[in-house]
Amino acid sequence: MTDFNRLSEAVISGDFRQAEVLTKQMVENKVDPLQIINEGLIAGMNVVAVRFKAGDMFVPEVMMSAKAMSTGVELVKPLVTESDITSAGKVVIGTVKGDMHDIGKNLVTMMLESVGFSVIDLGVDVKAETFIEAIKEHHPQIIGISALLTTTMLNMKDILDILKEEGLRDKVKVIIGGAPVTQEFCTQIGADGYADDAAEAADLCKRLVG
Ligand code: B12
Repeated sequence: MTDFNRLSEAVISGDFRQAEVLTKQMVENKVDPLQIINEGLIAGMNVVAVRFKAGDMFVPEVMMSAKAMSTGVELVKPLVTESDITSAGKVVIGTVKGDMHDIGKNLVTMMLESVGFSVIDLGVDVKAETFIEAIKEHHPQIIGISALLTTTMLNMKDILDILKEEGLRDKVKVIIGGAPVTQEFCTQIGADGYADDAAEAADLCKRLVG
């Protein structure tokens, strides 16, 4: 079993102490931080996703897996965001109203910071009005909205509508993502971009501000 497999197993079994020990070891051994995330932590979470869907894992167990994943990500984060590049732009990000999922959003935040964006993270269950207030306060070039539920992804449209009402739609680019979100949905609601994963999200933001 490779170290990546062991780390994945720690995430799958929700053993956050083991995830911490293994991640620390890999960091000390100078393993590429992005590989730790992708081949260890996310690989584990992908298995969790399949088992949850199949009814082989339940919410409390998935929460333990999420905790193990976050424990690892927190340890690796400083290494990925260490770059002292001047700000590439400002992004306000949040998970849409009604939705508590934040693992993907946090990864996108981390990746954006690592390529030099300053990111204001509004957290989860973010109301459209809160996005509007944040735009007025921080003047970002981009807002990023995450949704993991087919029900809550519909709330993304509300944010676009309110942006129009407030006369802010042409002041800010809107990007969306999360497992149920597609390019088709993005086009349908009139958002400016969609990305499938955190690395693509960073490329997308660079394109939008470039
Ligand atoms: C972990 C998890 C949970 C955890 C969340 C912990 C946390 N802190 O986030 C807990 C246990 C709390 C949870 C709760 C629930 N969950 Co849940 N959960 C998951 C699970 C297994 C994994 C999600 C995840 O973190 N994936 C890993 C990350 C890395 O991937 P990601 O989020 O997709 O993000 C990537 C991309 O999408 C993209 N991205 C993400 N956001 C953004 C934003 C932008 C701007 C961009 C550009 C890109 C981008 O980049 C990310 C990184 O690569 C999914 C299964 C799945 N297939 O997604 C179900 C899933 C999303 N959950 C589901 C459900 C039903 C629920 C509950 C309703 C369960 C319940 N009965 O209580 C509640 C809802 C609570 C709420 N109101 O939000 C369903 C949704 C079904 C549907 N059709 O809507 C899923 C699909 C499982 C299933 N198949 O049934 N869940």
